[in-house]
Amino acid sequence: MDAKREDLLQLYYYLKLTRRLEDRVTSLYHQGKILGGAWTSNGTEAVSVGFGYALEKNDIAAPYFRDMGVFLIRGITAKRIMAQYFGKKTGVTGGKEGNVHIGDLNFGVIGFPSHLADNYPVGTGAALAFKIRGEKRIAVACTGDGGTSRGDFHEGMNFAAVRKLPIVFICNNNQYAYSTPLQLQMSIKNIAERALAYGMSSKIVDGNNVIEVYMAAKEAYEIARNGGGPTFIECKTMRMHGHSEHDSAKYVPRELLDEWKKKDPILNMEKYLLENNISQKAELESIDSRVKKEIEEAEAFAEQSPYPEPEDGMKGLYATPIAEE
Ligand SMILES: Cc1ncc(C[n+]2csc(CCOP(=O)(O)OP(=O)(O)O)c2C)c(N)n1
Repeated sequence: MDAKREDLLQLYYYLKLTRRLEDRVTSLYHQGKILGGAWTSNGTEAVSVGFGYALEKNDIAAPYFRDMGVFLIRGITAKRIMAQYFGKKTGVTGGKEGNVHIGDLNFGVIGFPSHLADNYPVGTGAALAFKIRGEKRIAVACTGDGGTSRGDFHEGMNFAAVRKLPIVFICNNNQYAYSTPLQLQMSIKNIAERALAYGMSSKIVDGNNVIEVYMAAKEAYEIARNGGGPTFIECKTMRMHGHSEHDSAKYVPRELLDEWKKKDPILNMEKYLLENNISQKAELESIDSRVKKEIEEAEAFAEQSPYPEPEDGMKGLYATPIAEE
């Protein structure tokens, strides 16, 4: 299975869009312009872009807070996301929530529950519904390495494996859960070994290689879609910023960051596209210019948008049923 040139360029575009959007959010956070904190996926963008891009239109994603690529790919625009950070009425939650606990079922994205790994059983529930209804749709859920040490992880994985549900579980193994390094939260070498305990297939991929993540996700989605049950995909990567922008991450050894910096997912992809003659510098630059413009427009939109009215706080608290197609 090979990725088409058009798909490779789209993967590159989304990597850039994710990076530039979150970099801008980081600057705005330090200028005190956005409300709340700023959690970014810096250095790990290939994970969310890879598994997000492999989805089909009717599939469902249960992303976590480092999955900006998924939000963008599914159609939650940079404008709405930027307005979310500004706490504006035009943001994804209409100004109710600070930052990344977002989702929009109109785009097949389940709102992220704050409790880590809870989106595993939530995604599993969606997959159960697809199976009961006989629909050829799949769900994908993602969590960090720390999330896999929680009981909710166990419940979601076990139930999905027992019922052979159409779901794929992604783990963004970025080496740290806040300040806790991997070796202090588990005594196994690869998180993928956890899947074995549930009788579930697993795969380990280079989480800084977007094509590898995309291909592995696509293959696992097809297995799930065709009744083959769930797969767990461990994406090995590195969180290059602090847990959030308030955290200087002094506890991460400098040498570790230097080592991973050389494996940056965007540089990786640029190198691949150029060395294999899939694209040229001018084309990549024009994609980047398009991304820069999109981010500038998103920021202007967010700044100009109104704040919500106090009474808006009482609206949208309960789910509104979505019309059956
Ligand atoms: C059940 C629960 N405990 C604690 C938190 C607070 N918290 C938010 S993110 C985080 C670290 C998560 O680490 P990991 O799962 O490895 O994801 P990463 O942040 O590294 O992407 C913690 C402790 C939470 N959201 N939910």
